[in-house]
Amino acid sequence: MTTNPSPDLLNRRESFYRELEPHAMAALWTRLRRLIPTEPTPTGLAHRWAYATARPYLMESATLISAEEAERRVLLMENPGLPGTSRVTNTMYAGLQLIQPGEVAPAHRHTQSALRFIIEGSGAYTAVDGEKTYMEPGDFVITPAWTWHHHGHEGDAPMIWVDGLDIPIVSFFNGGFREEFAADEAPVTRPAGDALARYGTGLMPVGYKAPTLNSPVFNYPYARTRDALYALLRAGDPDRHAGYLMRYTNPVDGGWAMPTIATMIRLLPAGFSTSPYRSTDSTVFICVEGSGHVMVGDQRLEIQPHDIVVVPGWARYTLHAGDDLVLFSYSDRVAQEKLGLFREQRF
Ligand code: 1HN
Repeated sequence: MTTNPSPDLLNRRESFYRELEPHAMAALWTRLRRLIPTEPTPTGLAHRWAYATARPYLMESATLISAEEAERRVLLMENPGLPGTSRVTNTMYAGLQLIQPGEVAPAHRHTQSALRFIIEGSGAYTAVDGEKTYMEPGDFVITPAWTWHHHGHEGDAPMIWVDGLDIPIVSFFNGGFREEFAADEAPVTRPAGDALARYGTGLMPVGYKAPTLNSPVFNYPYARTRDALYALLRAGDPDRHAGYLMRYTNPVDGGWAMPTIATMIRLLPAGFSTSPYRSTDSTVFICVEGSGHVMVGDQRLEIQPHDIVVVPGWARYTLHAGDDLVLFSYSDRVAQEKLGLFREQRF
């Protein structure tokens, strides 16, 4: 039963609330509905960063600072709905990193997990936990939390990739640690390709015990991924809401490749449009090849190769392929699943 409070009662309530403030207390009933919304209302906006716009700025940045001096020469994507936060979504970070031939991005480690999704160039490597991997466009590379890592470039043209990190998640838990290595380069103790050979061919060393929650495979080469997507295309129809959608897995347990960031890749054949879908994980899409557009509600975002697009959680969206469209995506879905929070809806 709601009664109509008298003006006198309303005044007494207001002064009561003010009295609580200096005691670091507040009345829940003034905040309950905002605290516990009926459904998610993410503060991030749908947005597209055109690679054609971003790339010239990234190249200009190389005339202003070296990779060594910057530590990481990155232009970060900041969601226009989250100004000043360095966040691309409420829980994820995204940036475009440039390394020039001969440069080294010095070794460090941190408790934030990172992924690299390679955009252009050849001949650069990242060394992670004692193993170098040479990166090619479309490769998905993992830098697990607290592993020493540095990058170098033995090729002859600019090398650019997207960094995806779980920085806001780690910061929510106040779990951030960072350390610089004593030298620019951390020791490399295994040959390039070692992890892929040991763990990434459907085989596993007998008695292998995973030392971390990450996949021991830390480079998923695009050549293999692309072959798999096109094999699916030849074999049957795409999923109505997702296209030919695959997730990157940890071969140790079949789970997601990383403990906090869910990574997926999909092919949408030329002319294909998905039916409306939404999920609670705000998602970052990177266009690998092809073109098309995303509709988020009635907002249309064009997609060209290497563009980055974010779709806020619980917003209804559809994907549309012009030519064959390959989209990589990452989100906090794996963390939400572990916490029992993940929901999705197909229309
Ligand atoms: C980092 O370590 C890298 O290793 C890239 O390339 C971007 C953004 C924030 C914090 C650490 C890298 C990063 C980062």
